[in-house]
Amino acid sequence: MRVLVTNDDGIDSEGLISLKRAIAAVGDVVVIAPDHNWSAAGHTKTMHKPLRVTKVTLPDGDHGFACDGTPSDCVALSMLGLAGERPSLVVSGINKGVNLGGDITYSGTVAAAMESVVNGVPAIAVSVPAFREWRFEAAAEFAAKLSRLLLSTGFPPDALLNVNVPALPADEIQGVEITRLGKRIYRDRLIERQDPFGRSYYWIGGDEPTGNAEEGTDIWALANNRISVTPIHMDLTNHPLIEQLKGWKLAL
Ligand SMILES: [Mn+2]
Repeated sequence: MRVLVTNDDGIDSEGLISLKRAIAAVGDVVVIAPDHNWSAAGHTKTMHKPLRVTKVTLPDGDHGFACDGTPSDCVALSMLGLAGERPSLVVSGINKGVNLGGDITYSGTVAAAMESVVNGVPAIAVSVPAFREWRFEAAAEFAAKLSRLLLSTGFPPDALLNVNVPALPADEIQGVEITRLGKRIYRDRLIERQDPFGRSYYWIGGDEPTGNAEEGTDIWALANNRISVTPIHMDLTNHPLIEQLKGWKLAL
């Protein structure tokens, strides 16, 4: 079985290499990843410039492909036959920083998994919390276990699993929770500066987001040192509102 390993932190990220090493025990791995960091790039498609792909040597001596497009471009290229056979599974990560609640709409890590689902191929997105010292071992091991399960048990082609793993040694992780998306609280702040020509420019700055750690959510699982697995589908329809809107009897 062919498995595409990609990420949004870029081909040089240690998280990608840890993931690739672990997934190599599951199937025939191909690595196609962006040539630089695209964190928070969301689900994008490059349409107005060509995409360049370079064969590169990874730190473990194997070959991979670096692409100057987005994470979702990397997945699209793979689905369209770049680097041979179409993958049966896409695993994206291991991202440096959690992807919880509404983060998934910003996340390039999750967007890569979404692009896979758009192509009818199941996917896993894997992230670990930002920490002074990055820890990928437990996340890589769990991603490999989950990949093996997905490939052997069959999985809906329209679903992805968003996985967040605490930055702890495996024996300190307090289990695995199947969760729903929680509510992130963003604390963005507008930062205005002046360029050398006296014109204003802006940063969207501020503190790290917090979140509502309601039981059963991904935020709650991580707050309790547990691995969070959230099943995600691409249907963003607000189903309860359909009936309410019908009641409005809208007409032109
Ligand atoms: Mn990232």
